[in-house]
Amino acid sequence: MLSFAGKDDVSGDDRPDLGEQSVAKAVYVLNGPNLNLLGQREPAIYGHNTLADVEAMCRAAADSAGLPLVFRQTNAEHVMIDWLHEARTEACGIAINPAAFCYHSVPVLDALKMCECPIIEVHISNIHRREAEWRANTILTVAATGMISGLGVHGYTLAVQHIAHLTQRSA
Ligand code: DHK
Repeated sequence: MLSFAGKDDVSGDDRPDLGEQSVAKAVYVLNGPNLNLLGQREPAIYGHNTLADVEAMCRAAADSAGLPLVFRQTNAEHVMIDWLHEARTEACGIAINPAAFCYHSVPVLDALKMCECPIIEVHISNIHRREAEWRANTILTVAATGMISGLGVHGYTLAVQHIAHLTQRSA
């Protein structure tokens, strides 16, 4: 929570007097490459829900915790990095499905390491139970608080709920 001082403030702060206003930081749910095609993309692995369905699930979980939600998807690594830089100051927690960025992106890893809020890495499929061993070798988990893999799109809801749990505990 960011809170600004009320009218009795004697700190010399010359920002406008906003009374007891406070602004809740948002849960950031960030999605990497190819997830825009969720629902059409290999449904036997990723299921039939679209990314819009996933956003609705995340929004319901954030709403019931009283937290704002930022939900985005990109196929571009530099865009993901810019969003993580933004999240450093704006997010109370990050749920990230990095998709294939998790196998090679040192810049995404370094950006995650700069975020001090809780980070949940989400994978829809069980990456330890896929067609090839390399699928399990995410390089990003070392920067994450925890990881959810193989619970389908429900993993996103659980990630948002867990971030809400940690946020309410530290408030
Ligand atoms: C999504 C991807 O796009 C893949 O590159 C990963 C992950 C698995 C998922 O399960 O959500 O291997």
